[in-house]
This record gives sequence, C-alpha cells and structure tokens, in this order.
Amino acid sequence: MSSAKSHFDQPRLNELFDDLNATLKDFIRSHQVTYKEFHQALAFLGEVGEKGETPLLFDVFLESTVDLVNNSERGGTATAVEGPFYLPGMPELKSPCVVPHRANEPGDVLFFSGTVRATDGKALPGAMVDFWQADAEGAYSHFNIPQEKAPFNLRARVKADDHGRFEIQTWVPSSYEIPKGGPTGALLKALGRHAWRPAHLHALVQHPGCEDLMTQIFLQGDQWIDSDVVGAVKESLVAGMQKHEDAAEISKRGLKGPFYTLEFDFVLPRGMQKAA
Ligand code: MBD
Ligand code: FE
Repeated sequence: MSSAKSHFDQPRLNELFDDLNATLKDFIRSHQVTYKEFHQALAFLGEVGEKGETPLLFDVFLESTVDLVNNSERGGTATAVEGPFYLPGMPELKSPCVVPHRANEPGDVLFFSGTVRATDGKALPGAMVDFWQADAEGAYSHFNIPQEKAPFNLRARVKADDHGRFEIQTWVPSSYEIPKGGPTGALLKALGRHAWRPAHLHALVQHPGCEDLMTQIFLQGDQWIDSDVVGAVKESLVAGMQKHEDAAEISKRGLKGPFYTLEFDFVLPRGMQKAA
C-alpha cells in the first residue's frame, strides 16, 4: 500500500538514486553495453509504459524481494506480494458470502474459509478480508476481462463474523500466465523462461490494532508451485483443497456438481493502529 507521504525524503532520495545510477553505470561498463542495446532498452521501457505494464514488470521481477526485505521479521501468517491486480472499491459483503460471478462462471465451486486471529491466539471479529483471484481460465476481472462484462468478478471485501470466521464461496482459480501479447511476456519468452504463476488466491486481511496482512494462498499440487515466475511462493502458504462428491453434501450446498473446500486461518501481528 502506498504511503500518504507526498514527497520523497531528500537524503533518502539521494542515497537511493545515486546508488542506483552508480550501479547501472557499473553495469554498462562491465558488460560493455552497446548503443544498439541502449536503444533496445529505451524502446522496451517505452512499450512497457504504453501498454500499461509498468506494475506487471516491477511485480514480476522485483516485488518478491521487496516483500522479503520488509516482512522477514514479522510474526503470524507469512506475507506475499500484492501483485498488479488489486482493485479498491470492491463490493462489501458479510461472511458467509458468494463472490460476484457470471451466470455461467467456468470451473468448480470452492468454499474458502477460516478464522482470522491475532498472534496471541485471540479471534478477530469483524476483520476485513479483501479477496481477489483469477478465474478458472486464468483471467483477472477488469484486467483480462472487460469491466462491463463482469464487474468485480471473483473479487470482494468480506467482513468476518463475530467469531472472526469467514466463508467465501468462489470458483477454483487456474494457474496464471503473464500475457504473451505485451512486452513483459515477450521479455520472458526471449529469456527462455516460462511465464506461469501457480494458482493462487489473494488476500489483504485487516483489523484495527493489528498489522495489515498482504498474502496469497497457493493451491497444493499446481504444476508451477516450485517455479513461480514471480518467485513469491512460501511453503507455509501452500494449502490443499478437499474435493466433495457426496450427493447429499452437494444438494445441501444448493449446488449441481462436486465442489471443493479450502481452510486457511490468517494470523495478524498485534501492532500499532495505522494512521489513516
Ligand atoms: C499475478 O497474478 C500476480 O499475483 C503477481 C504477483 C504478478 C503477476 C500476476
Ligand atoms: Fe495474482
């Protein structure tokens, strides 16, 4: 989340920019960067801006390191990168709830549930769980699916109940591939790297008096779990879904076919309340 500060602290700006500039000059010298390469870099960055991929590029190549540097000392649930697809202004729902979805939402139904607690073990009634994910075809609403077609699809801001419990009915996400049509995907391809992220659920969990938790839950067994292009997987965030095929269970939930459940508790460090 961005800070409310309107300008960079001057000594810090000098420290960061001067070292970045010196590092890049060293890089140019040590690799004997040619004019052709220099112009290719300029064209690449121009295209990144033009196609709106600046957040994607930074998140793919750099954000997991920013997460490690800032969050390695925290207690509670491990953090994970925010990524480029969070949206403010999501519909506010109360647990238990069904996320916004299309009439013919593809894939299997998933009930994602758990309890939000503080590091001292106390449940956190009314905790807010901002939730977003890709659909069963690997598409994020408003980014890969036009907003008009499916506003806030598979996104919601869910308020936990009086016991800190949340239950969100959603649809099992698929693995996510960085779009091939843009410069970030083209760079990965040129590097000979795959462009996949393992299937994941995003959550930003908040409660007054606790530190915000920005994290992701990864689906166990995904083929990309050990080679996330973003490098954001942490073992403690990998969770297994349970499949439910029993006819009575299916009809009790008002569904037509097998569904999945996933239980995951979020633990937030006690801390200072953030200034607005
Ligand atoms: C994603 O879906 C994502 O979560 C991150 C961190 C980067 C690119 C795509
Ligand atoms: Fe994501």
